[in-house]
Amino acid sequence: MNEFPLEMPRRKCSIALVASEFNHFIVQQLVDGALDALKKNGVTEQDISLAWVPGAFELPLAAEVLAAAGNHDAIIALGAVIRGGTPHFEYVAGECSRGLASVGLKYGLPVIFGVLTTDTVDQALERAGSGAGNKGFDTAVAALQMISLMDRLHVE
Ligand code: INI
Repeated sequence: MNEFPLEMPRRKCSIALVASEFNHFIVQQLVDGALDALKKNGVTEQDISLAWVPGAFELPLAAEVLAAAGNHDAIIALGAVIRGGTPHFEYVAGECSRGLASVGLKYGLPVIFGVLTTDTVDQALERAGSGAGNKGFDTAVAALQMISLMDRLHVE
């Protein structure tokens, strides 16, 4: 059996973060968590790009343009869509997740979904805390694991 366990890459990686300004006080914590994980795993500042968009709805377009440019090994999308009793939530969260997934499949590139979709601000804050309780941190680990997997699958 050929098994491909989750591993961290042993090469230099270039990572793009796309982050939404909407709910900035939460998303900044996700960005900080992602940067923390990337640095802890040997990714240097010069190999990280960070692009801000107005809201989660705009994340797929920024990811698409970055993927087309072909300079990055993975793209991490960070945002916070909070229900707050409005049907807008379904449209924004739905299009955001669909769009990001389709960019990843179109370019064969890890596009990591770090967009919180919660009912309340408190639930979002719980997922944007320090260390292991930070979804941004987790997404950066997932991005690196996917880069390693793509490398290994491509040479098979
Ligand atoms: N954008 C978010 O990132 N989170 C939200 O919770 C949100 N809500 O609730 O409306 C939101 N809306 C803005 C949207 O992403 C676009 O920026 C806007 O519609 C312009 O296209």
